[in-house]
Amino acid sequence: MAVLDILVYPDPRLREIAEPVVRVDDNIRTLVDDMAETMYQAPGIGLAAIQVNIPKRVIIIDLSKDQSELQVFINPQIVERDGTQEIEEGCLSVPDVFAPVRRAESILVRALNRDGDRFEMRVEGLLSVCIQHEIDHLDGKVFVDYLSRLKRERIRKRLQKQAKRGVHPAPAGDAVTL
Ligand code: GNR
Ligand code: NI
Repeated sequence: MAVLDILVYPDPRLREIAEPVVRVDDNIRTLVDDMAETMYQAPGIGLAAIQVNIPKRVIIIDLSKDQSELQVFINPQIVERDGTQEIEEGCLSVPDVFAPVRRAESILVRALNRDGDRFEMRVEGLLSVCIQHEIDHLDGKVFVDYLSRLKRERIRKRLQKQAKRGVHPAPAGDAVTL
């Protein structure tokens, strides 16, 4: 197991389109384990492989309080979407920024599990938001893309300045006003 480095916006590698997983093998399962360790220590409730510079279509989510409910989605696809909801989102690749994003309320997602078996799940609420946020990462999108250009530019400048100063994403730092 290993904690991996998380890419920080505006790193261009976050814009890559991740490739489908061809075979769910032990390499993929090791990646999932390393991603879980990385997500838990961050801490975050979701992580896409592209965020740790592995451009493959693998995402993980754990909404439990005690890190006991890891959910793995390989090659995830949203096959139905319904309604809208708006919640404050954050992203491990955009440290200390939180902003509301409008997304589908309920989705039907199809994916492979860590054994390579296909499953479908209808989800709503935070889990639905999280899956949409993570699938966006696989398509090279980051939640700040939904904000105004002015806000996005402020965020980009601040994070670039921090990167130059060698500031690493503070663990659970204070939210910053956009
Ligand atoms: O930890 C995370 N929290 C979160 C909160 C609201 C909506 C989405 C998320 S996902 C985020 C972790 C992350 O960056 N995943 O890509
Ligand atoms: Ni994210």
